[in-house]
Amino acid sequence: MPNARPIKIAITGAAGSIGYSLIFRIASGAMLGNQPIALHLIEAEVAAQQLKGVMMELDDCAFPLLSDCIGVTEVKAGFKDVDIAILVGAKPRGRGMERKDLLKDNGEIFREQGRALNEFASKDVKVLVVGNPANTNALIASANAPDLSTKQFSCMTRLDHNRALSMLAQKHGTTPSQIKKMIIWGNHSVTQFPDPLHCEIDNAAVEIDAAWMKNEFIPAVQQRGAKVIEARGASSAGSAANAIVDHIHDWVLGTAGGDWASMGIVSDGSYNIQPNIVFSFPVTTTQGDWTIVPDLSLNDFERDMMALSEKELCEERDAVKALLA
Ligand code: NAX
Repeated sequence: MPNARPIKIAITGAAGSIGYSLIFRIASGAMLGNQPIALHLIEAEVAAQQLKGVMMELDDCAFPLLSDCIGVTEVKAGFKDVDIAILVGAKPRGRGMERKDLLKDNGEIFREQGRALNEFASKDVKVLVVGNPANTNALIASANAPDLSTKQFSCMTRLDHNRALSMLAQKHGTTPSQIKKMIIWGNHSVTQFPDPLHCEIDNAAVEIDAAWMKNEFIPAVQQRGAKVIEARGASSAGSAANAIVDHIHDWVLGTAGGDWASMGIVSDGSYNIQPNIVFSFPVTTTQGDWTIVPDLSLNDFERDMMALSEKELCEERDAVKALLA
């Protein structure tokens, strides 16, 4: 039974590449099903004109579930009473720009957005950070929203999760829908650890070829974004939008059939990962709430891989210390 009140969804960077692949799918019902929604589209001043064009196209779709749509360049109106905030807009890494410069410039955007969400959004808002460096941007947003729970903030590793599912399916001559319990641990960066060791195909444990996993599968998932850029001349947009749809769908409507999702969330110390970094864990979700999958037995290889990504995230956190309060 759909909620009669439209669910309000804010999307930053709405006129960018991912935004353009995302908005029409959300408005069509792909994310929340037969549920009226209202869109709050937020853009930087420089893209305000493009946003007008996107909104014209949305009108031209006459989507039955889209009850309202506003386009703004400031977050006060953009985040007003929103139930879901999808933070895509960020500065791209420019030529000669170091990772630490990107961290700082984008960190400032997410500090402002965290503060604004705290002040203007629904007290139950669910926040997904997509703009890179996504994990640490999510940490910054959460740290600047003291009235919201850290559980309300997440970052996206679902694209990595879906990439890993497809690659494992191809290796085993099956389809991604037959596979459950994939995990992405850690950072949405090249240190991420795509872990197929708990996967099931048709509900049965999978025999993983260890050499293939170490030498082909893990590097291929880690490097997939760069390969897409190499081939397409632009970064992933359609698949990133699809992963956003999957992430929010599962968070709001629940993971089904005993499957897990991967979400970057503020660590609570589970699996001995340092608290106060945003680390991707396997989760199950029900009634809008996620729980880290407990009690997995991990081998030394898994622990070493997780530690590498944890170390990188601690360094990122330390580099933005000034933005965390
Ligand atoms: P684009 O450059 O095409 O679009 C970004 C849009 O954000 C632009 O229209 C820009 O005007 C807007 N923007 C910038 N600052 C803003 C602000 N403060 N408020 C509102 N809007 C703002 O980039 P796109 O390809 O859409 O990628 C967006 C972000 O997603 C990038 O940071 C990218 O690195 C990140 N990605 C994250 C992924 C993930 O899995 N977590 C995968 C895909 C993608 O690489």
